[in-house]
Amino acid sequence: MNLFDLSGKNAMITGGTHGLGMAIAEALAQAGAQLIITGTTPSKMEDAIAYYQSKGYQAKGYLFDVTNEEDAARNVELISNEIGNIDILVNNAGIIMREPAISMAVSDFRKVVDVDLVGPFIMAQLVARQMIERREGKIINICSMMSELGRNTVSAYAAAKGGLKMLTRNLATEWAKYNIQVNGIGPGYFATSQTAPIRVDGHPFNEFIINRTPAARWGDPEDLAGTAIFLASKASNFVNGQIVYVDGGILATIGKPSNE
Ligand code: GCO
Ligand code: CA
Repeated sequence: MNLFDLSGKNAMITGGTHGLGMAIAEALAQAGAQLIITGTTPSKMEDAIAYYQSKGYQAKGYLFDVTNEEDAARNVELISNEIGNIDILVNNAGIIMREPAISMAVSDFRKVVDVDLVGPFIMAQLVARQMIERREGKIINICSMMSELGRNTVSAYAAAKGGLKMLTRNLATEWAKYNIQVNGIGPGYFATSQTAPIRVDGHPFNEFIINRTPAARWGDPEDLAGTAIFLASKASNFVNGQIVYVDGGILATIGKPSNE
């Protein structure tokens, strides 16, 4: 018996066209899952599906915005007809806007909360309706260091990701009895396009993060693979409402002075 085998499972990864979503999708595919990738940009979707297929994974793309509940419902219905049940949902799609709270436009704050918090709610609700009937399912919400900690300029993102952590616990509370495990992954600082602007060599933030991280490096998207497979597989069937932080130790420590 392989506790981590995902063969025969359909895994939907929102925003799975690049970055952490792509790395998670790849991990699930390597464990045997068929991929359902959502995104909003046709050219990125084409490239992503071509990439997955070149690696020999089964992958199909669906273009819709997770914040639009009507579109999301139509697509989930379409996916049920074209592919079948969604066994695993990874709520990965997210955005960040870096702007001091004092000057942030309310419309921008709303937009971040809409994509990073309301979108996962919409998708979880749609997919859980089928999972409840089958008495089986896995939902993985991609949280953040900002689910626990604040930082200058990311008020909306921190509010949304803190909210996503609590949404994870609440959905776990409501749905665990249907054999649906709702958990989260909290990535630390990873080398992706999202962090590219703050990761440049010589940028004070780059040095700050390496100094702040006990593992003394940025995360590689592949560092998420094991946790993603664990939370998507029957290995985690009695794990409910947990956020697993994959952060090189950031949350374990108060940090150290820059001369140590
Ligand atoms: C930032 C970063 C973070 C990371 C990540 C941390 O501006 O501080 O972009 O928000 O992307 O989510 O876990
Ligand atoms: Ca790599």
